[in-house]
This record gives sequence, structure tokens and C-alpha cells, in this order.
Amino acid sequence: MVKLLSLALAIGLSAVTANGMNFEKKYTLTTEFGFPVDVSVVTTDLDNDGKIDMLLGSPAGILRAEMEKDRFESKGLIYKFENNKNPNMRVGIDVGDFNQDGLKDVAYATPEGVRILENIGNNKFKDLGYVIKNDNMFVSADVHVADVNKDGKDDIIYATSSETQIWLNK
Ligand SMILES: [Ca+2]
Ligand SMILES: [Ca+2]
Ligand SMILES: [Ca+2]
Repeated sequence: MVKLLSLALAIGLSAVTANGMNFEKKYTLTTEFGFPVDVSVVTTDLDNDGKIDMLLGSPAGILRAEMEKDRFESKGLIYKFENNKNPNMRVGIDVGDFNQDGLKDVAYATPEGVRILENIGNNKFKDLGYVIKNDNMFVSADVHVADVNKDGKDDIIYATSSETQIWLNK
């Protein structure tokens, strides 16, 4: 049983430099799953409040944290994957406004396909299930959202270790 605990803040600073590029570790968020799982991360502004939301996808579901003035604050799960038959599966997440209502929706890829979580406002999400279906359980999966044909609608790129599918938003 995968257990998700809320993200917690730890402050620790470290800095690295590589060929003129400088990075400093500013925030650390910890997650307890109980055992190693595949994770995926993306940032967006889900509630259009001007504060960045970070989404952490895993086989157990999707956690959200929002940037406050001086830290990321856990906002809990926006999606819990109930009855997951494959807790070791590879997952990916990305965001796009698929129905063009001004609210960013979430695409969640697994070897079984791409689920869409429709953002219905007030930080609530409606699970539309596997909108794109795949029947190969033995692949790893990722998803990327981009307007590939430049018609103003967010399209979905679903990549697995056996093929990459581009789904145009019609
Ligand atoms: Ca936000
Ligand atoms: Ca939307
Ligand atoms: Ca498009």
C-alpha cells in the first residue's frame, strides 16, 4: 500500500556551478511513499492566483504544492489513484487547458494511457478516466502538452517505450 504524506519544508542551502551556470538549492520537499516509486513533476498555475503550483505525479496520485511568499506549501492530493493494479508503473504528468475554459487541466500518463483530470475550479478536479487508452502494461510512459499544429488548442503527446503518439485537440 502506497502511503502519501504531505510535503514538508526543509531549509538547506547548497550551491553548484557548471561552466558559468549557477544553481542554489533553496527548497526541499519530502515525500514518503514507503518504497521507491516513479515520479514526475511539472509547474503551472492551477487556480490562476498568480502563485506557482508544483504537481508531483506518482503511481499513487498527484500531489500539489503552491509557492507562498517564502516557501512551497503542501496543498495535498489533487488526485488519488484508487485500485491501482500496478504500483510500480512509470508515470508522467503535464498540464494544458484542453477545453479552453481558462483553467489548466492535468494529463496523467501511465502504461495504460493518459487520464485527464479536468480542472472544474475551486481546486477541484474531475477524473475523466483514460481518455487515451493503451493496452501494453509493460512499457514506461510520459506525457507532454504542446500546441503542435499551432491552432491555439493544447495537444497531447503520449510517449511510451514502444511508441510515441501525437493526439491533436479537435
Ligand atoms: Ca496557484
Ligand atoms: Ca480547462
Ligand atoms: Ca493544437
